[in-house]
Amino acid sequence: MDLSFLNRDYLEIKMLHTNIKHFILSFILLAFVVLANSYAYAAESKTVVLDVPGMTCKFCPITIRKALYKVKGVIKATAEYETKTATIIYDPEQTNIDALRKATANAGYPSIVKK
Ligand SMILES: [Cu+2]
Repeated sequence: MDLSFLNRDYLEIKMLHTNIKHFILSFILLAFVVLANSYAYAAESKTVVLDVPGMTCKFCPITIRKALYKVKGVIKATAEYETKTATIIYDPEQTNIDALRKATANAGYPSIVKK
Protein backbone atom coordinates (compact mmCIF):
# COMPACT_ATOMS: atom_id res chain seq x y z
CA MET A 1 0.00 0.00 0.00
CA ASP A 2 1.31 3.41 -0.94
CA LEU A 3 1.15 5.73 2.02
CA SER A 4 3.39 8.45 0.67
CA PHE A 5 0.39 10.74 0.06
CA LEU A 6 -0.32 10.61 3.80
CA ASN A 7 3.16 11.64 4.54
CA ARG A 8 2.87 14.54 2.12
CA ASP A 9 -0.37 15.75 3.72
CA TYR A 10 1.22 15.46 7.11
CA LEU A 11 4.14 17.58 6.01
CA GLU A 12 1.84 20.23 4.58
CA ILE A 13 -0.16 20.40 7.78
CA LYS A 14 3.00 20.58 9.79
CA MET A 15 4.32 23.41 7.62
CA LEU A 16 1.04 25.30 7.96
CA HIS A 17 1.21 24.82 11.67
CA THR A 18 4.74 26.19 11.80
CA ASN A 19 3.64 29.20 9.74
CA ILE A 20 0.79 29.95 12.12
CA LYS A 21 3.09 29.60 15.10
CA HIS A 22 5.60 31.88 13.40
CA PHE A 23 2.88 34.40 12.68
CA ILE A 24 1.59 34.44 16.24
CA LEU A 25 5.09 34.73 17.64
CA SER A 26 5.89 37.63 15.30
CA PHE A 27 2.70 39.33 16.35
CA ILE A 28 3.49 38.99 20.04
CA LEU A 29 7.00 40.26 19.46
CA LEU A 30 5.69 43.24 17.50
CA ALA A 31 3.21 44.07 20.25
CA PHE A 32 6.06 43.97 22.74
CA VAL A 33 8.26 46.27 20.69
CA VAL A 34 5.44 48.77 20.20
CA LEU A 35 4.65 48.69 23.90
CA ALA A 36 8.28 49.07 24.95
CA ASN A 37 8.72 51.98 22.56
CA SER A 38 5.67 53.86 23.77
CA TYR A 39 6.98 53.29 27.27
CA ALA A 40 10.35 54.81 26.45
CA TYR A 41 8.74 57.86 24.89
CA ALA A 42 5.99 58.21 27.46
CA ALA A 43 8.63 58.57 30.20
CA GLU A 44 8.71 62.32 29.67
CA SER A 45 11.25 62.29 26.88
CA LYS A 46 12.18 65.55 25.21
CA THR A 47 13.22 66.37 21.68
CA VAL A 48 15.72 68.98 20.63
CA VAL A 49 16.91 70.01 17.19
CA LEU A 50 20.46 71.31 17.00
CA ASP A 51 21.97 73.35 14.21
CA VAL A 52 25.34 71.84 13.35
CA PRO A 53 26.85 74.18 10.75
CA GLY A 54 30.22 72.39 10.73
CA MET A 55 29.02 69.42 8.66
CA THR A 56 30.98 69.33 5.43
CA CYS A 57 30.03 66.01 3.89
CA LYS A 58 27.53 63.19 4.13
CA PHE A 59 29.75 61.29 6.55
CA CYS A 60 29.76 63.98 9.21
CA PRO A 61 26.30 62.94 10.47
CA ILE A 62 27.68 59.49 11.30
CA THR A 63 30.31 60.96 13.61
CA ILE A 64 27.75 63.24 15.22
CA ARG A 65 25.24 60.48 15.74
CA LYS A 66 27.89 58.24 17.30
CA ALA A 67 28.96 61.01 19.67
CA LEU A 68 25.38 61.68 20.70
CA TYR A 69 24.62 58.04 21.38
CA LYS A 70 27.53 57.95 23.82
CA VAL A 71 25.66 60.39 26.02
CA LYS A 72 23.69 58.53 28.67
CA GLY A 73 20.02 59.36 28.36
CA VAL A 74 19.94 59.73 24.59
CA ILE A 75 17.03 57.68 23.32
CA LYS A 76 17.31 58.48 19.64
CA ALA A 77 19.70 60.61 17.65
CA THR A 78 19.58 61.46 13.98
CA ALA A 79 21.74 63.86 12.01
CA GLU A 80 21.27 65.12 8.50
CA TYR A 81 23.83 66.68 6.23
CA GLU A 82 21.25 68.30 3.92
CA THR A 83 19.76 70.43 6.70
CA LYS A 84 22.92 70.44 8.87
CA THR A 85 20.84 69.53 11.88
CA ALA A 86 20.78 66.86 14.54
CA THR A 87 17.55 65.76 16.18
CA ILE A 88 17.81 64.13 19.56
CA ILE A 89 15.17 62.47 21.70
CA TYR A 90 16.48 62.27 25.23
CA ASP A 91 15.51 61.59 28.81
CA PRO A 92 15.68 64.94 30.63
CA GLU A 93 16.26 63.12 33.91
CA GLN A 94 19.55 61.74 32.58
CA THR A 95 20.89 64.43 30.31
CA ASN A 96 20.28 67.94 29.02
CA ILE A 97 20.82 70.17 26.01
CA ASP A 98 24.17 71.45 27.31
CA ALA A 99 25.51 67.90 27.56
CA LEU A 100 24.28 67.14 24.05
CA ARG A 101 25.89 70.30 22.66
CA LYS A 102 29.09 69.45 24.48
CA ALA A 103 29.07 65.98 22.91
CA THR A 104 28.83 67.33 19.36
CA ALA A 105 31.46 69.98 20.11
CA ASN A 106 33.86 67.38 21.49
CA ALA A 107 33.38 65.40 18.30
CA GLY A 108 34.43 68.48 16.35
CA TYR A 109 31.00 69.92 15.61
CA PRO A 110 29.89 72.85 17.74
CA SER A 111 26.10 73.17 17.74
CA ILE A 112 23.37 75.51 18.83
CA VAL A 113 19.70 74.93 19.50
CA LYS A 114 17.72 75.46 16.32
CA LYS A 115 15.24 78.29 16.61
CU1 LIG B 1 32.12 65.00 6.74
